[in-house]
Amino acid sequence: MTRTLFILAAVVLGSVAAPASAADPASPAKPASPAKPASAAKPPSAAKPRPDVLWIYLEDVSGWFSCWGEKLIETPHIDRLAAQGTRFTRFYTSAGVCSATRSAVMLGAMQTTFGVHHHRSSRNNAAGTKHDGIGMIHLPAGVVPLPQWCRTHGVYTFNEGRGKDDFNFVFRHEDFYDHCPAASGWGPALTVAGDCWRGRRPGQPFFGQVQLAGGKYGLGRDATPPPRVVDRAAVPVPPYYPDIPEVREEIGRHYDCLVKTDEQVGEILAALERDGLADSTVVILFSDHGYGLHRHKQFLYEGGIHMPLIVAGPGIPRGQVRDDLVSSIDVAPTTLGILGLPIPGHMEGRDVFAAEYEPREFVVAARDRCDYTIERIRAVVTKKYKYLRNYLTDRPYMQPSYKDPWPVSIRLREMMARGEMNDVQKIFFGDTKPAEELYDLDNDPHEIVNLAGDPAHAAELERHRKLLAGWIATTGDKGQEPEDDAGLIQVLYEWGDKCVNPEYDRLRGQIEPRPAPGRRRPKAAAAKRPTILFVLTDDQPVTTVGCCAERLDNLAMRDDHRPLPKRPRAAM
Ligand SMILES: [Ca+2]
Repeated sequence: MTRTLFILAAVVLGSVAAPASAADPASPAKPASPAKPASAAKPPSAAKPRPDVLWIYLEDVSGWFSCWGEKLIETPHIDRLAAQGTRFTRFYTSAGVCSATRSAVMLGAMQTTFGVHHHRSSRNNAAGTKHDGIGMIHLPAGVVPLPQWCRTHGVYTFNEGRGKDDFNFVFRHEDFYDHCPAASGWGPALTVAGDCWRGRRPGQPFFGQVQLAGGKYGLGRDATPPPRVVDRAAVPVPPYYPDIPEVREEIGRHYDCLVKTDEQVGEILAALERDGLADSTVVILFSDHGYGLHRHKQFLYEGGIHMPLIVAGPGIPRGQVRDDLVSSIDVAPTTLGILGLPIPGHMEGRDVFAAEYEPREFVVAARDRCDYTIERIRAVVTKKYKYLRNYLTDRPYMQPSYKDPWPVSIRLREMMARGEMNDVQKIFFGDTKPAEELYDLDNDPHEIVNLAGDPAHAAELERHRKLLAGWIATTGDKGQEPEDDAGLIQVLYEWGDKCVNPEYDRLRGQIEPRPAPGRRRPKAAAAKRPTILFVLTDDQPVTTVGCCAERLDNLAMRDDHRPLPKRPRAAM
C-alpha cells in the first residue's frame, strides 16, 4: 500500500484561529485567573428566576439630563428611569474615546492592562500588502469578554448596533451573541419591535445591548438631524471655549441629540412594558464618553469621562442617588452580579451592588493614541480632586486630529493662529502642556485652575502621584511602552500623510500602496495566517481529495472522497 503526501501550502483560507505574532503587543499582563469566589454569584433561587439585563448604551453622550440638574432641556423618560432605580453622580469612563472604553467595559478591566488602549488598534488596514494582518491583538487565553462569558453560562445575548462592537482585540460576533442583526446601524428599532429578545428559550435570561446614536444622532450621509429644539443663544458656553457661533452650534446640537435620545429611551422602556419584561429586567443606562467637542471627547477632563449611569429594575434600590466613585470597568461585574453569575478572575472592576462592595478611593482613566494622534495622559480622580499626568509635553493638546475638518475646528484654529484666545482658553488651545495638572473639582468644575504648582496643595499633589504610581505598578499599565511598530504601521495604512507625529517617521518608508478596493482580500480572511495542510491518503489519486477555500475544521471532516472542485493552480 502506498501513501501519498500532498502539501497544500499557505493557501487554505479561513484557517483556525491564528496565534498571536511576535509583533502583537497583547502578551498577557498576567495569567487569567479563575473566576472569583461567587461574591456576586448569587445562585438563582427556584422561586425567583434570574433577572434579564438590558444595557442602553449611549454613544458620545454627556449627561446633561434633567435628573442630573439640567435646566435647558427636559428628559422625562430618563428621569423616570432614574427615579425607579439608582442614579450615580460620580461615574467615570476609563477613556474618553469609544474603542478604548468599550474594550475595557467588555473586559471589566482597564484597557491598559490588556494592551487594548490605543484607539482602533487591532484593525487590519494593510490588507493585500506585505503587512497584511500584522499587529492583531489577541486576548490572553482564558480572558473571556462579558457577552461570551454570559453565553457560556446559559444567558441569551444580543446587541442591536453591532457597529459599536468597537473593540481593540480580535473577536467574533458569533462568539458573543445569540442575536446580532447585521443590518442594524443604531438602535432602537429592532429592540422596540421586540425582535432582540424574542429568540430566547422559555425562562432563559438575557443580557442585551441596544446602542443609541446619542451625540452622533443624525450624523452621516442621508441621516436626519434631530429636531432643532434648543435656542443656540441660550446654551451655556464654558470659559475654556471662545463664545463663537460654531461652538454654540455644537453645544446646542448636543442638547437636541439628548432630547431625541430621551425619546428613544422612552420607546425602549415602553417595549419592555408591552412584552411583560419591565418587572424582570434590570436596565443599565450609561454613556461611553462625552460629546465630540474639543477638550471633551478623547480627553480626560470631566466633559470627556464624567458620565451618566443609571441602574434600575428588580433588586436595585429605588430612588437612590449615589456619589461613590464608580468606573466603567465596574459595569461588567455589576451586570454579572445582577445575573447571578461568577465574575471572571481577570476582571478588575467591582459589582457595585454586592454586599461586600467597598467604594473606591480613586478611579483612573487613560488617554492614548486616538486615530493617528499619539498622546499619553493618565487621570486619577478622587473624591475632591483630579490629577492629570501628561507624558508627552513636547506637543500641545490641540495636535492635528480627526476633528480638524469640522467647521468649529477650522474656526478655533484660525483663532489660535491669530492670537485671539484669552488666557483661560489658551490653557487648552495654547502651545504648551504641563507635565502635571491638579484640579479641585468642588470649587473649579471647569478644571481651569491648575493647583499642581500651588504649595498649599503639595500634599494632595504627592498623594495623587503615589496613587497613580501604585496603579501603574499594580496593573502593569501597558502604556508605559510606546506602541509597537506593527500597530503604528497599521495606523499609517489607515491615515497616511495625516500621521505627523515623529514616532511614524522611521516606519513611513515601509508602507506599500494599498491595492485597489476591488482587489483587496476580505478583511476577515486577510486577518488569518496561512496554513500548511498535510493531506494523507491511501491509494487515492489527487482528484479525489477535496480542498477549497473553506474553514480547515470543515475540510478536516471531509472523508467522503468527493471529486476535487476545480480551483486555481496557484491554490496548490
Ligand atoms: Ca463613542
